[in-house]
Amino acid sequence: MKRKSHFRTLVWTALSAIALLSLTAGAGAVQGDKKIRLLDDCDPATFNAVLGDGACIGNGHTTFDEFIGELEETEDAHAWRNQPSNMHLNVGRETLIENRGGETHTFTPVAEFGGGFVNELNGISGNPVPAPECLNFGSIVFLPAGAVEAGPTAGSSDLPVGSHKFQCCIHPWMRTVIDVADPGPSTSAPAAAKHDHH
Ligand SMILES: [Cu+2]
Repeated sequence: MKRKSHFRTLVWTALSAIALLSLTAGAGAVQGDKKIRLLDDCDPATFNAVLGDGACIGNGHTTFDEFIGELEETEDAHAWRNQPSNMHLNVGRETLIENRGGETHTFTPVAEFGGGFVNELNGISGNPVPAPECLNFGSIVFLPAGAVEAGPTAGSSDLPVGSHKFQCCIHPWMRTVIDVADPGPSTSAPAAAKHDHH
């Protein structure tokens, strides 16, 4: 009898551990990573005719002439954009950068928004002065079409509390501002909540 109950205890402990593990996993999944999508709409035939084979893949519909025309008219090619352009993250939140477009993009941290390293696009998009970070080729991370990469985690040294600017160093109007919320006095908040029960 004693042995049997011991066995039951073991089984129960194991089940509890599994339940606890899945609970923990569930809590993580609820938070998830925050996705930032880099979008464009390049038409492969016309883009590759100008920029070379492989510059644009996929099934975008904006011709190269339409792309340049829109830039000249509005200093923006709207289908080339980061989604979202603004986000607020709590400390600990992870990010995921997805290039959903047909061209290569970058998601480069900059102190201030500026131009990229393509002079022609800087000029017609109204960003004549390159952001220095975009001229530092050694540290620019290129995301080819279809690339999915882990981005910085909120609260880490790559993305500390505060406001941070990211831009594409090819298409400098593709921008995202990430604000990492200051956790502030929240570490003492549970203690304060406990006092309420006394
Ligand atoms: Cu880009």
